[in-house]
Amino acid sequence: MSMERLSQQVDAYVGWKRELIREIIRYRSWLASNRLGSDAVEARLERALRLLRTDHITLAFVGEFSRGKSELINALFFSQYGQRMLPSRAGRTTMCPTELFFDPRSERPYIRLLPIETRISATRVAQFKRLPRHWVNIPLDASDPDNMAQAFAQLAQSKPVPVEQAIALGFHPDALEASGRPGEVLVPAWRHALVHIDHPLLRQGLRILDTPGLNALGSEPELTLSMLPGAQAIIFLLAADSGVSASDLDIWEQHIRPIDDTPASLFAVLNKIDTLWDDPAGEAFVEASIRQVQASSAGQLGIDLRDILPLSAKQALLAKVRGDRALLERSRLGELEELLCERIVAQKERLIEDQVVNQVLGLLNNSQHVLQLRLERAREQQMLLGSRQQDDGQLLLELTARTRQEHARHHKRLLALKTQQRLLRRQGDLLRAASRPERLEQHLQDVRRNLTGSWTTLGIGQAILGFFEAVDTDLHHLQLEAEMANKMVGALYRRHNEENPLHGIDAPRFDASRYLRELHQLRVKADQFRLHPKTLFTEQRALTRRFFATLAQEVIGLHRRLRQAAEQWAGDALTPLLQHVLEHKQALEGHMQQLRELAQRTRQVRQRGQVLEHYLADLEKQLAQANEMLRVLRLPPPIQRQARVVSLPGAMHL
Ligand SMILES: Nc1nc2c(ncn2[C@@H]2O[C@H](COP(=O)(O)OP(=O)(O)O)[C@@H](O)[C@H]2O)c(=O)[nH]1
Ligand SMILES: [Mg+2]
Repeated sequence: MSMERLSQQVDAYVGWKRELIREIIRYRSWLASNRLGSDAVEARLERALRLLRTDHITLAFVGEFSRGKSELINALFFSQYGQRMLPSRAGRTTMCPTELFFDPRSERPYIRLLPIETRISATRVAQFKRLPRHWVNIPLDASDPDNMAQAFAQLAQSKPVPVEQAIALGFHPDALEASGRPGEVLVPAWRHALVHIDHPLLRQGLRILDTPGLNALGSEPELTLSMLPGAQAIIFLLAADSGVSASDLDIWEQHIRPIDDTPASLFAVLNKIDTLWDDPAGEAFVEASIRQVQASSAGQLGIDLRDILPLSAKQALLAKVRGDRALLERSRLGELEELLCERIVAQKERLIEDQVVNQVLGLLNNSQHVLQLRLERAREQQMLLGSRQQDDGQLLLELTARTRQEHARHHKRLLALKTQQRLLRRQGDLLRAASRPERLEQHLQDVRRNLTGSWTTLGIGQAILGFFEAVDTDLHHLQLEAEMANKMVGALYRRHNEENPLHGIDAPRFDASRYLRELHQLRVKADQFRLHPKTLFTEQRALTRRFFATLAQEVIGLHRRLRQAAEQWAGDALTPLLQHVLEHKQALEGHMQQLRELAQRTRQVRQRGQVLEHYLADLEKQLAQANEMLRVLRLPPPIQRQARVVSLPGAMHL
């Protein structure tokens, strides 16, 4: 027994992606053989392929320590080893953020550990990931679970250091555990762990992030500022025997709730329901108490009752190891597995549909239409040949003249579009200017200068506020430029759609508001950090510095993505229109060539008919291929396919 359903779903999802990749590659060579390709189309297909190939799903487990996060991961992913892998015993639990994934570059499984001392440097974990020499590497032997479990015990390792050093490492004095020797305290030995193991789900691109409790969340800004917001789903762990405690609520308010604008799915698990089992008052009473904790927790967190899943990770692991179906049922792990499938995979599917499938479908529809036109013309020609054999010389002349006229029209249109594209490029330059990295660098320098000058609460607060306001003003300015550009593009598409009512194309819009929202969220987090009573201790300078270094990196990253998106948009906005016109023009050229050949090659009607027939057959074959590609691309993604079986067909799929 394993996570069969999630596994099936992920398999189906990966299979679907593979299918999409195959069709896109097929389409690419089809375009080439029909001489319909162009650089712009090629670039878009390349981007779609890259997106499909690098797509990951990250699932983060968050909550106060000892809620059973590691045990839940064990139950979900490690039961096949017959024992727990991630350390999960009272007092001996994972102390550092741990990422589990499949690393295709390494044959042997491994655990890589980043020493806690690396926190002193300004280098972030994300950067250390590219510097293997800083990590302690422990190779794993998958055939020896005992040995593996022993290696995993490292994740729970702590070590004694002088109090001052612990504080310099970003730990809060109140939260430090005495080592037994005066002046010394225990801190986690590792800052971060990377675990590469071969598990079917991880192989498919699933990544798991296990986090320790509040202490680590508070002392590693990267977790809250970048790792958690980057996850597709966050599972918040509570324990049924304690409900929502003050520190649970603290984590929720500080680290999780502010992420709610990202597309991440967020739900809570009420773990350890087995502590409520076997009550002398009977089964109904047990059920009622579980429901009661569930309801009060939902109320406290302000989330839907259905988004809290009661279960027992420990009993689920036990049940899976023993093959005890009844116990597994009672542990209610299956409900979480279902939810994971539906929410996470479905959400990824929607993303791929939006960013890949619809784009490629648009291109393909266009190409198909062009070929259709070629076919119609060839048929028309054939008909004329058949009916009026006498004066086909005259006919050919007529046809050629007509085609030439149309070609000239498309040529003009193409020239006009190219001029418009140049104009748009100028608008794109304005967009680029509004998001120049130098501007951001200036703001960063200002905030750094202000920060070093003032270490009072007020001074820090003002420096940070000023920084966010400056960046915010820049982005608003950029939004205005984007609106101008959108208007321009919109007008061009409107004109095209009026001229080609049967082949309307939606104008691609550039939307900067997403980035403004992201910036706003970072600001909320900065406010929380800055206003939190514990963080502005003078001893906490190291942490404060690290927090703002991380924050700055996030803003820089956001800025870079925004810049790339603006550039990409400005370069691409007219591509569908250009493709439409260019393909028509190319088609007409091909057609004229045919007509010329027809006139030259032979004066004999019969032979001419054969040449045409051959051409027609080829066109039909090419069209059939396009139809097949369209059919495959239009297939709904696996989860929607399943949903369709039960629910009535709602909105038509494209
Ligand atoms: N009774 C009970 N104990 C559990 C359950 N899940 C975890 N625990 C215990 O809770 C403690 C903390 O678990 P752990 O996974 O290390 O928590 P983490 O700090 O959130 O990762 C350990 O002693 C586990 O055995 C459960 O479902 N029921
Ligand atoms: Mg843990």
